[in-house]
Amino acid sequence: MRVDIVTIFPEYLSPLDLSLIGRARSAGVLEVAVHDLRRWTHDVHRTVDDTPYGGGPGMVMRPEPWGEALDELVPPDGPAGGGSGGGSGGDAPGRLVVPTPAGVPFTQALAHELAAEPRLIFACGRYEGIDQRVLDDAARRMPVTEVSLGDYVLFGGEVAVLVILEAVVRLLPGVLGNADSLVEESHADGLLEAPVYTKPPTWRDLPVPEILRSGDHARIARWRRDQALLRTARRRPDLLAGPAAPGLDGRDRDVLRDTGFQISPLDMAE
Ligand code: JD8
Repeated sequence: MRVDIVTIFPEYLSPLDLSLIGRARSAGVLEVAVHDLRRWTHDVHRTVDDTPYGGGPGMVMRPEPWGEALDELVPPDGPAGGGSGGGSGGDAPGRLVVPTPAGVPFTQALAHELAAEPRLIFACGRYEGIDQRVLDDAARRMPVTEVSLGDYVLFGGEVAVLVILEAVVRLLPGVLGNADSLVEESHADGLLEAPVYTKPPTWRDLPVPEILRSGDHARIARWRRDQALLRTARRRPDLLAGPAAPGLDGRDRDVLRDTGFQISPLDMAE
């Protein structure tokens, strides 16, 4: 996968040199290029913002530097210099991803969608955001996804890109040691994860649940499912309702009913 990131704070993305993402880059699974938006300004002050039309607080990011940046990264007339398109993804058709509080919620499902793309271009906004015409113009030649991490307000898009890339890159083949762990994790089956434990068997007078040391894998699996159900019912009841709800079997419903959790008839698996 090829990833291009455009920002006025390139140093904000230096964590992408570290740990598993850093290793994925050295292994060639992932190619990341971080670009300073000011490279595409031409005035002595390298200006990237201006006052908002219609008035209001703050400043808005100017369209011109963004337009030139995206033209260079995704040339309107197709791969630069007639590239094969099969190159290192540098000139593969890409998807523009724009973090914004006004975006669609970022989810594990969207992470899987993005992980299937050969190329992602991230536009990191600052100030009050990016002039909307930059996205409208880009949408003329590539898919554009405006995405939000959640209902709280950040200073800009950079940390959102770090979060999104971590969720996406760990889904790429060859990044996670044993891909199995992708199967059992949170949200993989629509439930929150059960609590986890390791040695010592007792710590500060707190014992590890006996069942986990029983070796009875069937009873351990059931215990973990029950814990996941209870945790999900307490912390994320929204995950148990509606179309994306995990298929609950009879035993699941008994566990939830015993906690007083109302299972709506709709959620009853066939
Ligand atoms: C991009 C500029 C700041 C936002 C005025 C504060 C995502 N879940 C999220 N919360 N906030 C963001 C986010 C915030 C951003 C930018 C993403 C670019 N800002 C602006 C509008 C209100 N300031 C985000 N993903």
